[in-house]
Amino acid sequence: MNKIAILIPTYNEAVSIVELLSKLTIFRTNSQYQFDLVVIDDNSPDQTADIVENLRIPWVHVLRRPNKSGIGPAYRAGFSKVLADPQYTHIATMDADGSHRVEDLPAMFAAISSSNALILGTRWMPGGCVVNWPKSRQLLSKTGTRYAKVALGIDLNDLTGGFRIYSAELLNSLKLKDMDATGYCFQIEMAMAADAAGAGSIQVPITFIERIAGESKMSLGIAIEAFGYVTKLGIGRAITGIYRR
Ligand SMILES: Nc1nc2c(ncn2[C@@H]2O[C@H](COP(=O)(O)OP(=O)(O)O)[C@@H](O)[C@H]2O)c(=O)[nH]1
Ligand SMILES: [Mg+2]
Repeated sequence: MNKIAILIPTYNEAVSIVELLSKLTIFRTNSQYQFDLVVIDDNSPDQTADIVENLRIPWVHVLRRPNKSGIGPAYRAGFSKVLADPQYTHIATMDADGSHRVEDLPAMFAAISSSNALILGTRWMPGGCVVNWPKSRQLLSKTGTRYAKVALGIDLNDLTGGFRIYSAELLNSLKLKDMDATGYCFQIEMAMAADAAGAGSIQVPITFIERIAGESKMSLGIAIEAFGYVTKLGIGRAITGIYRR
């Protein structure tokens, strides 16, 4: 039987995470899937971590980090926590702000197989869509994915999306300690590492809904970091033909 650890990075998500936890609780009660949750919080000033802990939900854990250092380091800390626990066969990742819908989890979970394929919630494919996202963000996301696709030679439609499932075996085979992407290029770095490891992939169409509460942490700095990072990875991949197997 598969057991999934869902990792959710948070920074000032007090309102959104409570809403998400209540939806996940309902889903979990009626679900055939077994999963636990790890909220990875970067010392949010709005007390996100305390609020989650005070709910005392036995299957929800909080990983506290000292300060805001981007989703890359947060996720890598989360990976190392759950990979140390052999009960977890799969690790899912999702945002706290409701953009990744609990309603899409059954299709994501149903894509789990005995292979190590990366399961990628995908906005930009038939059946997938975005709701209430400004045109500028849509353009940035589509352009970013298109650029990364060409630069890295990876045929996936949503390289920047963070709604994913990795097998523990796949994550254990990757050199996570050597990875250093900070912002959203972390997602690209992980997709590329999985591709280089020959894991294969399964794209699942998802509906991405722009957050209602709280603020996006997306910034120009993060976009520039991603552009520079993809260019660097692309050149490295072109030279070596392979990446961090
Ligand atoms: N722990 C942690 N979580 C973060 C950080 N930056 C963003 N997040 C979380 O990552 C997820 C995606 O961020 P969000 O701001 O919604 O990005 P957007 O959807 O691209 O606008 C949310 O759950 C955020 O709270 C960070 O520096 N540390
Ligand atoms: Mg968001």
